[in-house]
Amino acid sequence: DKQRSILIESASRFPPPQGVKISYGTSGFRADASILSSTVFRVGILAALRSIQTQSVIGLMITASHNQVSDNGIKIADPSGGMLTQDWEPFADSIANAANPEDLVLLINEFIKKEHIPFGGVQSAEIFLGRDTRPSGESLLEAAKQGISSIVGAIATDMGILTTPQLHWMVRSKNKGTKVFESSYFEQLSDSFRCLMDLIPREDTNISKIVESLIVDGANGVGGEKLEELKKSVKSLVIEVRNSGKEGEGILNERVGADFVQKEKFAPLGFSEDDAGIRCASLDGDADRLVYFYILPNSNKKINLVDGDKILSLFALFIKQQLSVLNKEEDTDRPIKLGVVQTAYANGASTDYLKNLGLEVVFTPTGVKYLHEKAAEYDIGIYFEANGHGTILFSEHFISWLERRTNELASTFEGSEQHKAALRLLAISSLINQAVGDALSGLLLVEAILLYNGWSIQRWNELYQDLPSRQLKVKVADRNAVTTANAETVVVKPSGLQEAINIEVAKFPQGRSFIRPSGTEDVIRVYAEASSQEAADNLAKSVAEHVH
Ligand code: 16G
Ligand code: ZN
Repeated sequence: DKQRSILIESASRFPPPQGVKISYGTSGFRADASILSSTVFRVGILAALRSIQTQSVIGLMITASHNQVSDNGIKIADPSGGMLTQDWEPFADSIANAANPEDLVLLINEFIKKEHIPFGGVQSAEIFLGRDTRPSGESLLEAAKQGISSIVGAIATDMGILTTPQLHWMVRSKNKGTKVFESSYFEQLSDSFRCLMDLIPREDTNISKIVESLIVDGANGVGGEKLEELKKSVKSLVIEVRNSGKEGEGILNERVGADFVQKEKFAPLGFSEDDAGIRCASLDGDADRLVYFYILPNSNKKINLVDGDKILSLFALFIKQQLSVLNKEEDTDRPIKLGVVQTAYANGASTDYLKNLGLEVVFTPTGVKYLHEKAAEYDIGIYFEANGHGTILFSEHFISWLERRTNELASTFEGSEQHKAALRLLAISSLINQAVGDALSGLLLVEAILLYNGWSIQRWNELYQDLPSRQLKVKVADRNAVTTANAETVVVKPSGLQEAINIEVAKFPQGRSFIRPSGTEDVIRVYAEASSQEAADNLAKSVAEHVH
């Protein structure tokens, strides 16, 4: 039939690379850009099918995040703005690796049957496309468009160069029936930020003390460019953007960006000793990760890292405080469920801190899809990876309760502390991206809370003291030989390895270590923490030796 011949014809223009098996990793496909056209083309087809299945708009983001500039990748946003549902991942894997157009069509037909996709009648599908600033983005965008248009009735809407969280936000908004322009994204962020500013107690004189400038490392990517834009509408902050991605400033992710800063614990290019002590932040290549840091004086640009765990702790503390004001002398119909989600990479000191606040802390494997899913079980679920990816989810049920409550308070106790706490929580729910971790919205919330508390970055960093830690990676023939359980804290296969790790860990006070196969690189990652840096280094090293 017609559909079949269109597919065969267009697929033959995107032959898969020879002898490479490409796999859907932690958050999509990622590889050297030169071998990705066929994958991106095929993901275009998948997105169209997903859109037909869900009768909603689907997003495709062309980015390789913090990877080097010659890499690229593709991530899929589901109707809610979250990551592609996990039951479709095996299909993504199999169509990406189909050897020829005929096999591809066969797989598609099988899948349509299996998933009962209403295919072949009068059908429509819409896919939003976004890409970061990588030079390979343009031709991969074209491949995605061709994949989409090879499904009858499917249309692609190019949203331009965006951060990953902007694209996810647009997909979510579109499917909720609200505005989707980039300007509406900036407006929502700056309006809710301003609302939080207006709710800061005026008599507080501390505020002026920390209204010093913030310096942001944009990783020479899309985030820097977008922050320059956002800056214009948040006049109360003084933000200097470096590594903003402008011509000649430097190379994407090369010794810059959140991933570099977090892993190396070292200032990015473009920063110097002159910046010592100043509040600095770093975004990753697609601006879905955020870390803060400050440079230590006379240290050769060593830094104190204020990572995702500490951002999480700042958010959790503030929200808990607002909730307790809101609930004062109130017998709400049911207690509000506030939960915190971390991974095994969370510094042990952060977990202790959060538990001491009386919060419920749960763990999932690495990867936003797992954390996000877990956080969605709460009224307010806060999740963060140590690497700076995270957000705060508000359940719809809780939001409507909060809106009702705010209205009641407005008519009975207008301007009361309770009323203000309710308004703050509402402002946070619209400031912080509900679809996925977002460095720009996260940054505005951090700044708002620091201003509210009158805190410097140093004061914030003192919430707790990180345990020294070390990360190593070990190149192996087959990373899938290692399998884990209990949120990656226990090795299941190969047998005997966990026992060997236990023996090493027992040698170190406050020792903790785990290994896991990377979802984005062909390596096994090793994490260790202990009471001193030397001990953490040694523990990581001895565990790594068991992996070889
Ligand atoms: C991806 C994940 C990130 C995770 C990282 C782990 C998303 C959007 N991103 O970047 O959350 O921390 O992979 O990488 O899920 P690894 O498996 O190589 O350690
Ligand atoms: Zn990223």
